[in-house]
Amino acid sequence: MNAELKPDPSRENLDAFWMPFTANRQFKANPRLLARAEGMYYWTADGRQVLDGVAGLWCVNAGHGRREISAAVAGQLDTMEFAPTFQMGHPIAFELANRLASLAPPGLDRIFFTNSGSESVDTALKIAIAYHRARGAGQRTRFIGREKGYHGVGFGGISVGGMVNNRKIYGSSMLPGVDHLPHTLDLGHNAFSRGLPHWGMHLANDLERLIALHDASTIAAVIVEPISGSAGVVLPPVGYLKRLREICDKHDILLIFDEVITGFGRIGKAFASQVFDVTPDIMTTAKGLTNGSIPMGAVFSQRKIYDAMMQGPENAIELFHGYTYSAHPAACAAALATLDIYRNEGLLTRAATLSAAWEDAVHSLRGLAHVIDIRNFGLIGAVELEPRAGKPGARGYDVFVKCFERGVMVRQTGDVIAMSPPLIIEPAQIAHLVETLAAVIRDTG
Ligand code: PXG
Repeated sequence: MNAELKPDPSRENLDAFWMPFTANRQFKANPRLLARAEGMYYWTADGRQVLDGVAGLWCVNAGHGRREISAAVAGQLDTMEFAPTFQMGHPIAFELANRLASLAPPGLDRIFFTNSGSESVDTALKIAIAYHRARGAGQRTRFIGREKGYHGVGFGGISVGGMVNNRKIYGSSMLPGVDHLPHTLDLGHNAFSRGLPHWGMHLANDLERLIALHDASTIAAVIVEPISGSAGVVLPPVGYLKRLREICDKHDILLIFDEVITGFGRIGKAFASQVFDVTPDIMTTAKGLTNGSIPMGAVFSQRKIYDAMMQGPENAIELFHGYTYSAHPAACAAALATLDIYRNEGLLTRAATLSAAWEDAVHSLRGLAHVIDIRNFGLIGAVELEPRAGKPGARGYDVFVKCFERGVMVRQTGDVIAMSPPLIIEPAQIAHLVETLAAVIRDTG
């Protein structure tokens, strides 16, 4: 079956790779191997074409095989494959930071580079603590996250995140002093909402309760995803994010938006904060920044944060933090080429153009057996299936695998099927994606 792959991945050849977030034994017994990609499609190792319904893993926003990006990366590797950014610099790192600052929500024009979403989150948390300390509020060290939140896999990210598996396994090793807001997923009130749910804004008021409990003077920042992806797509109720912003302002608490999946056009503008008209103090990004081609993340901070840190002796390192590969030249080249594509093809706003048709398509699944909720916003869609009795996730997994066998790649989290296609998707491909999913749901008990 996998004859085109070299070396031939026989069962034992699959053993050495300890796969991330994967049921390794189940996968290796029945592997799904991707070998090539172009435009909206992957091809499997045995030559089958698969429509990419998830932009790889929410990152290939401009579609696959973009030669502009590979050429820019190849050119950069030939010119200078690496240059340090500790006490040294290279021009395209500054060029990229300036380009990003010009795309950013108002004031978020100081950019720190990382290699992933997880690193972006841990960087943002460290910036928040260091900022408060620099302004004489060193006792502000607590963070408020949210149930069901996903902020990557670093110890900071899993601490502010609200994934039960992380809390079960690593709970005693997490950052101290973190509390959580309630999540906003409520099928009783909001099932089958189109776009943002209208019920639930009041859940933001729980922040006042946590502030009363811990005292504002101990809290550094609140961190939330404007739209949660990994938890199975959880949308903010209308007015919810604005309310969080008001409460943070009132108590001098920083608001961090984790835009790792919502950034770079996923919901119709460059960033979710621009769509929702709520500006955070810090914004974390990764994924779509380089169209998934080279690992890179970026943390955007308000200028007031950067300025507050620029003190002490001139020779002092103001933020004691950084990665060998912060602003790696190949990643910078990839990001610049990606931003050119987004601009030249209008991709950062294309989700807004497609979202009404996308919403209709996704909601056409309503009424199929086992479908208990459908959620959508921008070019994000999720279908929640009723779990099989005593077997949570089994139905979702079966649907995911059957979709793949029928030539469509979706993403499964428990019994939620999530979709977040490349922003270049055409209406006929939306129809194919959703019709395949419908057929599979019909055929899955
Ligand atoms: N924050 C958010 C909001 C994310 O969605 C991360 C941080 C971590 O990024 P890295 O680059 O360290 O993985 C993420 C990652 C899914 C899925 O299908 C989502 C992510 C990763 C893998 C799968 O829901 N998001």
